[in-house]
Amino acid sequence: MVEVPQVSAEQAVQTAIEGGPAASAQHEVYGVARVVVPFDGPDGLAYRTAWMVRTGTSGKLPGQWVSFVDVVSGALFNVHNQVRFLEGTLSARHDLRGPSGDFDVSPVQDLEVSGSEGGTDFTDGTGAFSVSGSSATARFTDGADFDIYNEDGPEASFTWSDSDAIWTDSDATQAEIDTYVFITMVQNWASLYANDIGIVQDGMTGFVNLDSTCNAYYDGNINFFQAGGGCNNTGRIKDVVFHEWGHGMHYYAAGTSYVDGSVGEGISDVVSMLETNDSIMAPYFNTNGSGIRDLGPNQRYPDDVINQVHTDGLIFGGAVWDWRKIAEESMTAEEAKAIISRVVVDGMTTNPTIPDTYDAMVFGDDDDGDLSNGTPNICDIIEAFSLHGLGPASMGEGLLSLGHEVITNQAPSSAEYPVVADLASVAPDCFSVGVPEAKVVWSTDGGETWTETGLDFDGGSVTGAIPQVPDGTVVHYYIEAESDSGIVQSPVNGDRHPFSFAVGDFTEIYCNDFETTDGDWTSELLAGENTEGADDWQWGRPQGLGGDPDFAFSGSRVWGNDLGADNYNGEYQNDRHNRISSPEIDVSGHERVFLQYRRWLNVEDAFYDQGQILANGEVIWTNHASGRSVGDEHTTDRQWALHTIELPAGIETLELSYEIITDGGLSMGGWNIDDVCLYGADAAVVEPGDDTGDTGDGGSSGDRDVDVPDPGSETASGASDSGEVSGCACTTAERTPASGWLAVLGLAGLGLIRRRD
Ligand SMILES: [Ca+2]
Ligand SMILES: [Ca+2]
Ligand SMILES: [Ca+2]
Ligand SMILES: [Ca+2]
Ligand SMILES: [Zn+2]
Repeated sequence: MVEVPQVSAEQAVQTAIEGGPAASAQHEVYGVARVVVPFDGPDGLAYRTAWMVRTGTSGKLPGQWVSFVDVVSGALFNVHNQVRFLEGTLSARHDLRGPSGDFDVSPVQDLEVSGSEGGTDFTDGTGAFSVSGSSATARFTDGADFDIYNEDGPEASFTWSDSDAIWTDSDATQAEIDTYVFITMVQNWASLYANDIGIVQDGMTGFVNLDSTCNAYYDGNINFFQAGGGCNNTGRIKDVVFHEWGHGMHYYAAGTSYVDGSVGEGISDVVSMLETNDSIMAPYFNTNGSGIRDLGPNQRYPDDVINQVHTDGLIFGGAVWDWRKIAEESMTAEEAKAIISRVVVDGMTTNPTIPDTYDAMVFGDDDDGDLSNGTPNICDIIEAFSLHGLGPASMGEGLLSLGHEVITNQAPSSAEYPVVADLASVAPDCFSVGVPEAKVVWSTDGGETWTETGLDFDGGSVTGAIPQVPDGTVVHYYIEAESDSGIVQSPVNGDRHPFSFAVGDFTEIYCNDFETTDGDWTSELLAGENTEGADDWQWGRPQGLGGDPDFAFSGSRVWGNDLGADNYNGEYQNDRHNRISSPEIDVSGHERVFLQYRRWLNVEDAFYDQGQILANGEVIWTNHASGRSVGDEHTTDRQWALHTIELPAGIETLELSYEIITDGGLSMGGWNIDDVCLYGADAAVVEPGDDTGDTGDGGSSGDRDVDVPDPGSETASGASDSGEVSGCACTTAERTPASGWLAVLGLAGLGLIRRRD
């Protein structure tokens, strides 16, 4: 008999799909046919007529489906999948952290796997896959987010037929395996803490085994060099892969290609350190097992800036390392990692330079859009960054601040010269001042010898006095306070560029506050390419860039190098020599003449850059020099210092000049000068052999040997000096003194006031 179909072919297809095991998948219908199907009935072999529906699916429920629907009842009575499956996990054997000989096996995630019978699948986070066929193949060039290319041979390809396969260097270079596995590890970190940064969605392409050695770089892709030259293959080093990816994250976070290179190296090291929790960067970078950098030592801004991005990056990287160690004292390592990861990523969106990194971290840490009420981890951040010269505690090495209004010139009749400074915690809500010891350290010989005088602390201020010194003396001094909360000086690095004042009766010869006019001072470029801003002497208001102040000392105008307005950045240029000079000033009729002015100078260690003062073209002062090629003892004024220099004797008409001579690297804010004055004085009247000088009661204590025969006479000072004062008789004005103010004052005879020891 022939049964009359009660169910249409279209209805049968619908029933086959909806009633089958892959109902949720998209089916491609290959065909429908009416067939007679034999089956075992109660009375022996029987037949029923059915629609045979053939469909195909892919994706998560792949199959080649054959379904049978009874033509009369419409029932789906048999479904089978003609495709065989290979299901399992794909893992890889990779270097644990570098080519140390220690290996680990980790999932190969987010990689496309092709089945031998067509169709593909991407491995998940555990490496799990399912494809059709009896074997499967994968290539590192087929990642969902990452593709890794071998630049030294064919791309890796791995075919396997076991459910759970482990990819080894039999089917790839180890660098391809390692780079792929490590980059997916950093992506897993990023998906937790940097998911808003586009790099997480965009993925990245890597090239390994490049034909060079001992380096790796990011150029939009990540690139790793072969082994050789004493270095291992950089594609096999986890820290390096994390680091290079970190460069990409930095660019994405900042949203610009104009990022600070030092911060870039720092944040890249931090991305690696957050994974390894180790201050050493890239162990086994070198074949002897050593790494390339250490975040442990306290590199400080700005003294340790050497204009090499990897080294300079340690200032920020080291601060984050210290933050992690401090945070781990009050929380678990995982909690610390989570907080710091989130904050450093968010902080990078402000695209900071090194000195801005503290602000960037506070911005990243803020949880309520209000920085004025603090941020959850600000105390830890302040403490950690203070170790690196960053943040509010950057005045000293610790958590103290010292605010001091400088001592101005003193009358000869004054019995002592009061010293007052405000000593405070930079973060009173976090740290107390502790029990400080404070002192003023002062010199009457231009800084060759120093005397310490204790100061009292009354809970907010340190107070005391420098005892009386002879009339005609220039006193250099700085203040220092120390407690368990740290050590701080005013000015910072006080003995490099101390404050100074003079004692005596003075006649004002010349003073200019540069308010109503520029004083007819004129500038010129003496050496270096004459580009815009090469001669960067500007008259106006400094803008607070490059270490400059953002206010004049008097009124609203100063003279300075690159004041930072418009398209200027506040910093002097490299490889330049420029100078500003006063008009001729009559300074005749005085036995001694002193220059005194307000200085806000930021200049690299004079081993490299010189900020100089000249009298009639002869150098009378140069910024501090370390005398060593490390060159990290910069002059870094943080306030308007009073600077006092006695001019060489015998000048009647003075052309006063300030100049800057720079090398090819590391630029800073340069000169800012205001209230430039010249004072005349008669020679101090000092009784020869009187060890208290002409100072009366309360004057010089007996620890100094005052011997000033005739300060105005070079012959006399040279003769009596007997070579005791370095830079005195043996120094000519033509020679640039290593420590300018010291030598200059020696030349003028003031260096003869000596401590016996
Ligand atoms: Ca807040
Ligand atoms: Ca002024
Ligand atoms: Ca320089
Ligand atoms: Ca400047
Ligand atoms: Zn780098």
